[in-house]
Amino acid sequence: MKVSRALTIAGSAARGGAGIQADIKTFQELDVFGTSAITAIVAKSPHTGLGIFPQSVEAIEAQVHTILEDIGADAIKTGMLFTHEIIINVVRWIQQSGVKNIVVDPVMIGKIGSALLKEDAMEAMRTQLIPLATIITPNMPEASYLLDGMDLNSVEDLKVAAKKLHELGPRYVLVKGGRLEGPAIDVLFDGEQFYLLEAPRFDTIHTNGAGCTYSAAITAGLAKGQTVPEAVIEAKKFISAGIRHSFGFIQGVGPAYHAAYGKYGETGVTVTIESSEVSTN
Ligand code: PXL
Repeated sequence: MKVSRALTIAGSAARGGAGIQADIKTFQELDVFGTSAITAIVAKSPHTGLGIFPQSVEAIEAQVHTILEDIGADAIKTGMLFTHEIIINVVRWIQQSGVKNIVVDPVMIGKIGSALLKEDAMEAMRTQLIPLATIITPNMPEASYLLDGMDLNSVEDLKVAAKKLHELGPRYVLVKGGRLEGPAIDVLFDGEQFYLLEAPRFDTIHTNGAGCTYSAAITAGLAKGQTVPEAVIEAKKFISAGIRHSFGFIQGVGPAYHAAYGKYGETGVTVTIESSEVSTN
């Protein structure tokens, strides 16, 4: 039996909805064997106030090395990398691995406001890691940070941002419009065409880990051999169902429900393709 494999290099989110926990749950739901190299242990919550505990480069390297030697990977996803030093090493390991499907989720700030990337790490993310990516998946604040504070207020702005981010060198850019009003519209750009992915907006605060889950679902699709647009469209269905059926536990922002797509099916995602000539300038 052949099972596809995905490696996530990311933080452990103790609350279970984001980070590697979200990634592994998502890989499992999509029938991909998940492995993880933990960059930092995140216990942070507004209620407990507890912290972030970065792991040494040596500890992260040991995990990546064992995974690649013993299991291998059909796709690699990066999430919370936290420091400049971790980023430059991750770049090296990705290059040495020869793995072709690389999903970079440029995690910077958690939904509850935790700083998940140090300021001096931004440049290495922009100039060293992002150029290696098959796809990057910034949300609006992350796209704005990567573009020196560009204001993003509309789908047209997301398209301009996607085009500018594409110039950093990734093959595809997905800018997620979760913070706009109206339907949940994301813009995928391949250098020539825009794919506008639209799902209904569900009225919930419980979206912890939605970004991690979305990019993990993309990673799972790529690991299974889907094209990037195929993987992104299925991932949008996966996260949209997850947000529709999300819930809270005792305190704070609850998770997207990772089992929702498998359990209840999709919620209706539409895709519109536009040439980049028509839509910008
Ligand atoms: O959702 C962003 C995120 C990524 N990675 C880790 C996190 C969070 C948010 O809580 O804890 C480890």
